[in-house]
Amino acid sequence: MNSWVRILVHVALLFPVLVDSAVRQYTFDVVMKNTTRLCSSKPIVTVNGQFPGPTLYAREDDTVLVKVVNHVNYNLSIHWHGIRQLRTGWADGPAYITQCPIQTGQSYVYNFTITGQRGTLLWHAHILWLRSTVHGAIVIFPKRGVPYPFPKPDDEVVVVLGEWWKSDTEAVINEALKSGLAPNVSDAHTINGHPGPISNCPSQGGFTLPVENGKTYMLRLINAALNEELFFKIAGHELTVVEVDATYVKPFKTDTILIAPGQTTNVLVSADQKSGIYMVAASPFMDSPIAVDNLTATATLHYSGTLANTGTTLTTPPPQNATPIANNFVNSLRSLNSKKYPALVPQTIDHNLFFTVGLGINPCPTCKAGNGSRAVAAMNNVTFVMPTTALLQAHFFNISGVFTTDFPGNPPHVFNYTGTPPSSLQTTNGTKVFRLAYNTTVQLVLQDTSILAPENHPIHLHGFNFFAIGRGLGNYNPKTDPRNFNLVDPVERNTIGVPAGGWVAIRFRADNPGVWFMHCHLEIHTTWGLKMAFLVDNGKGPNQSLLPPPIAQFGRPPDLVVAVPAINGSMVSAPVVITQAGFLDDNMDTDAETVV
Ligand SMILES: [Cu+2]
Repeated sequence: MNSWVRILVHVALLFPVLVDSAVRQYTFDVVMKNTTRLCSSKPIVTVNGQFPGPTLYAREDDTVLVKVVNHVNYNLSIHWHGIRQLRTGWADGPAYITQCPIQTGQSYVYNFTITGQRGTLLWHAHILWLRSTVHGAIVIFPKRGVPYPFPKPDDEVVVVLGEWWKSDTEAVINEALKSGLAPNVSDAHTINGHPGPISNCPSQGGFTLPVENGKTYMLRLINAALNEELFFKIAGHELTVVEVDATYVKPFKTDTILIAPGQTTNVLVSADQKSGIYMVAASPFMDSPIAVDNLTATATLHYSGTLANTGTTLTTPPPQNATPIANNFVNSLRSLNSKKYPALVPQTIDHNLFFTVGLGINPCPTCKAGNGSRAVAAMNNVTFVMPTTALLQAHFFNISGVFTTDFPGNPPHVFNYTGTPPSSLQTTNGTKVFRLAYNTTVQLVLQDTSILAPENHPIHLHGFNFFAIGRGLGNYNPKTDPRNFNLVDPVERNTIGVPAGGWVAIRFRADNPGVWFMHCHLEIHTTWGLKMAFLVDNGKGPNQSLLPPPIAQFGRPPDLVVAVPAINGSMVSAPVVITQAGFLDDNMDTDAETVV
């Protein structure tokens, strides 16, 4: 080797921090773990034996390789919720949409680059109800040297909200599907895995967040619950919202956060009260006559120097049906829309779509408890039927017979969506996708229906962020409602609550080729069929095509590769960093990581 080149190589090895992006390798071992909550124990599916699972740390522009090794008796896959997955749909994770699930004893390497995103997201299992315990945080730091667009907090804490069932969650949903009726609600909510003391198990502790007077903390809130939207508040402390779904928002103060399953919210909280212990509460939001788990999960904010016999300052959670508090929070969300972080709202639209979201009733001769019928859910009256070949594989390899491209762009029957339901509540079954040409723009109105009951549906779109440009109660009016659309600074996110008996309008640009799932993030509604997919064709230009599937898809060993194809087709020359899952050094400095 030329000696100058050799010296340059040595310099590069000595100063890996000078390279802006890294390749971060994680290993997720999916294992059973016996776990005790609510004074009762059961084996649960976990990643690396942890509940919640390990936090995945990365920086904007990093390439992430996660080797998921399945040691349990369920086939499973993992979804990196909110990661754009530009051209890397093979790493998105929903089972039978972008991949076949990983079988027992097998592994799969998720390989994706984080582009144009920074903030908090979550990862979770995307099959059956396994995400009840198989979930964790994704923390994306800004590029090295790029500050937050708000005062830097003194410390940061991941706060994962969840739900806990004493029974096995697969048994809960299987029982429900057999009967045709709704499943049992959870037995408790959790904050970082713990419900806090409750009346029939007062001895169990809750999560404690130690704080120091005068310091400011950023809480990275995640709702990983299966079926419930949650309020979150801290006694005596205001919260400043700065980011949702890994996009910055115009900061605003509130005492109560509303967060739906699949959503994330970063808030700043200042330890500006007198020393003591303050209650943190997560409680359900449900403004329809539908059963929910009404227990409040509690944790505590614990000031340093607090005397041992100090009582806890309590807070009262909002009423379960506090629609005004929910609306007030949702209506306060605006994109930051700064010069550095503009809101790129599509100003013209190529596709004007209108999807109803809601429930239905279909015949089920074996459903005895349901009197021969069962609850289902649908979009535009289509109850999605899961294929046995992944849609993305069928698309890429031109396998026919797996899906059809006739998902309706409008409801097949027009009725008073939020008024008296139609005489037939039956849906049609199908594996239908809606096809979009590359880079076309979409406006999609999601309209709740009152069939069975109006209900808030948190709809999640894979592969894209969208802008929430409008929202209202009752039926969407295409003549008058667009006048009130916000096309300047609407909030940008990946999961949006369609209000009970109302609608939301979203816009996005189809700039990511592949097959992208869209579904309700209430797991019971997804199970019942409230899901569909967009198929986005390749563009004609360079870097506008879906990349080929990983080698592992062809049955070769899925070993970690050190050099991975970059988006532009060249090889990544960034250092490979083995980051211990769940470990955080404040500044993600390389001295906290093993550079190989
Ligand atoms: Cu739903």
